[in-house]
Amino acid sequence: MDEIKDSEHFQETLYTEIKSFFDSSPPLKDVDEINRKLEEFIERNYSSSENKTTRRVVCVTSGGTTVPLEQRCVRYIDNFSSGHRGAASTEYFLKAGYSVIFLYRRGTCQPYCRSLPDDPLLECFDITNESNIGVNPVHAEAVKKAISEHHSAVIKGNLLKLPFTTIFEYLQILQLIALSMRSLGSSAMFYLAAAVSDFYVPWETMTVHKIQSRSGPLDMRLAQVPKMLSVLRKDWAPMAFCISFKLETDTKILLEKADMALKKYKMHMVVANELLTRKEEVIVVSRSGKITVHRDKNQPGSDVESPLIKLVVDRHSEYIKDSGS
Ligand code: PAZ
Repeated sequence: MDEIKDSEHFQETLYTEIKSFFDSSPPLKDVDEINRKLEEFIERNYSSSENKTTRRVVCVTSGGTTVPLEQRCVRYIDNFSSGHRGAASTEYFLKAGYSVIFLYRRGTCQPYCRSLPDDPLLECFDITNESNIGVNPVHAEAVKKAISEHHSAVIKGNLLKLPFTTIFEYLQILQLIALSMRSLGSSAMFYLAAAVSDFYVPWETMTVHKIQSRSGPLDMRLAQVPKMLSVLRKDWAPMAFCISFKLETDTKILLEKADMALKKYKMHMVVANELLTRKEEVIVVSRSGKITVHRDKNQPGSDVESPLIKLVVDRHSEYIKDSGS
């Protein structure tokens, strides 16, 4: 009985915190445009007139959220995430026949650009004569591949890219995406690889102008970002298949934290990874047990996302079958 009361109290507090987070967030500038794009994308992928089948749609989140310290932001807290995991996973989901909503941090790694140099514009192109620019032959194959695969996904209408920078933008757009994917039922998936800030400065307590150094050392209290995973599962898109990620630097607590996330937020899978080895292996935690997924070291250019997405797609197929849609 006490346990039920505790859980009810936890839910109530969480809803209050989430409401206050959204109510006090700076409004999204392009909310109508985002909603229009989402509506169009979901419509195209839902009950297509020829075969009345619902296509599988996955929302992949990628890169890290920033935490502004000033409303007219000069300084912000950031994190390490490069967006590599999200970009690579998007490519494999598209290959597996999914349509992808790619919610990514501006300036981070993009699908199909992994094999391009760091500064593609300057390194990939050469001035061939006074008025012409051509692709540097060294990068020609990689550029051709990136362009054709990217254009094909975009032209077919299978890839929708939505950028964010701050924690406020990220959570507001995630909610819009989730509400728009509700109608897809179990064909929808959330693959939440973004590194989302745990702490933030509430907008109403944030100083408007640049913090001045003449006031001496900076004392700042950060509030906790309310955990939105449980409302995503329970209210925003209750039928969707949900995968969250757990990153730690201390291997001793990694699996315990992943197990906790699985139960507390009712995730279908939690992908546990450690900072230094995240590109080599991940551990997939689900109710049916733990599976370690490795990059194939004997295969040059291989990555851990390829076998990971295979596993995720298989589990999603089972989920769709079990939920009878
Ligand atoms: O973006 P990236 O490829 O550099 O790293 C991927 C990752 C470690 C951010 C991702 O696998 C992850 O664990 N995301 C969740 C992090 C967390 O909030 O625990």
